[in-house]
Amino acid sequence: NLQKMPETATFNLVAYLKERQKLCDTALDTCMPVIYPETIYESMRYSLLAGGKRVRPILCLATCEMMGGTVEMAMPTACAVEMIHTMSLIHDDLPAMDNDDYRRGRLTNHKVYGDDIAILAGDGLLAFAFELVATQTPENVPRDKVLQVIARLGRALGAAGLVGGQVVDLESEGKSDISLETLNFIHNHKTAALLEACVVCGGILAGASTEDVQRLTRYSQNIGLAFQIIDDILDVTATQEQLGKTAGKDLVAKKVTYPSLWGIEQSRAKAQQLIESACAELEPFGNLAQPLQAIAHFIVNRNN
Ligand code: GRG
Repeated sequence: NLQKMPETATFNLVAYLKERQKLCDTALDTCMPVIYPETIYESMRYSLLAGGKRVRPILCLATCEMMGGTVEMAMPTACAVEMIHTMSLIHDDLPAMDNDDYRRGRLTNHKVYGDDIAILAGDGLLAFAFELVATQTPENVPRDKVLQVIARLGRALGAAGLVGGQVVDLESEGKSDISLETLNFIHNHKTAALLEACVVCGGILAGASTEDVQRLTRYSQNIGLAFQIIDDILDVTATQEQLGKTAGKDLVAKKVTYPSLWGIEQSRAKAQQLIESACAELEPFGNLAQPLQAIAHFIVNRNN
């Protein structure tokens, strides 16, 4: 009884995102019940069910459907990417990394459960993500596709992806002279790699051709970079709101970001341009591409 993807010209993104967010929240909630030892499950659930936007799982489901697959085929992978994303946030917030007290509007995992349990909650989420894809992907998806998805996810989050991006980010800390090349490396690995895996894995599960996978790759790389540029802009504008405009400007100068290199207006134009290129890649899919095109526009127009 899942709503079929709309094929008409009118597409209500807000209703679509709300419906998909609910679907993902329910799947995440039911796939990980609290059992003994309760502390670790409670800690994992605390961060997993903390109300993120669910951009990554929704991208995975939407791509699978666009390529002719079903929501059921992609749901274990969709849950897995949200678990991987959540574990990266838990570890990123630790005192040894960014040392943040708040995330998604509430105390960070280690502030509630302690550093030891927070590290283990991240590890537990990461391991469970792979178990879920391997054991819960329905039988109508060929096993070699499941294997390809597992390989892509591993690559996206290891030293060739998230972890590598985080390392260069840590090494760049406090430096005000990092190059555009380094900045691009950080974001291509920290943010774009996982977004790309979400989209491409959704396509692979539905049996997308090599050519279609290449299109999906270009779409996701463009939205990945746009996502990060907007993230940087939102950081600047939030800081300006907090501290008043002049203090905000001082802060922009201290850390190398896209707005600090290009200014806010040019950064926004660049993000807009990337979204146009992303959407153009999906033209061959006609109306079926509406959700992915709308999500791309949502990424540049969002305010959190
Ligand atoms: C993956 C093994 C492993 C370790 C983690 C800590 C680390 C290595 C990587 C850090 C990755 C990181 C924090 C990337 C930032 C990604 C980003 C843009 C987060 C914001 O995502 P949103 O806006 O957040 O989708 P919500 O809360 O809506 O989900």
